[in-house]
Amino acid sequence: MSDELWTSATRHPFLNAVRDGTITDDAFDRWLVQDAIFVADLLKFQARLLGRSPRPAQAVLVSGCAALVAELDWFEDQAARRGIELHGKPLPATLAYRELLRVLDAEPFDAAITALWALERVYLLAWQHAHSESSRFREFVEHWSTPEFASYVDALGTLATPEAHNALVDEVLSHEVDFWEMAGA
Ligand code: MP5
Repeated sequence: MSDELWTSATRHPFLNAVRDGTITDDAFDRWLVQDAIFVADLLKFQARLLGRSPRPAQAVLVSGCAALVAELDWFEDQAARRGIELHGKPLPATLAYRELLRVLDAEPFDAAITALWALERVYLLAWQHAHSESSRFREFVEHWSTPEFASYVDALGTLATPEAHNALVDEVLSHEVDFWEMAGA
């Protein structure tokens, strides 16, 4: 697991630009549309993972699925407020991430839950990094910085075994970097 990749995925220029308010609305909206597609893909992946999860993991995965359903509503609200259409086409980074989620279906549960933990932890750390009292994107920053979300990431952490899946965690982190890059802040 590479510290450098954790840093690139959680302190990307996209996040600095969100924090500093220098990001263009076009770039932010480009990310928003793609993230809504990713979250829809993630919900399907997580539901499949729930189907093969051992008893001790079921509660946390159910709570995560419910949160993703609520999050899709939240994306719709945000898009309506910003006057954008959410049903865009997936760009290459989104399609590549979708493919990783598909590949994870064939991996043992331990590997798949570790990947899920990594991709959620990135969002927690990334949006904490983007925090600023004056940001016009504060609502987004706060969405992924709540104590509830941090507890969810901790709960996934008790099921994850990153030291046994270094290459996979790095793969997730690379997809996260590509995802920020796609917005082209
Ligand atoms: C998440 C996300 C976190 N929304 N988008 C990407 C590219 N990676 C991770 O997922 P969630 O479930 O929205 O917290």
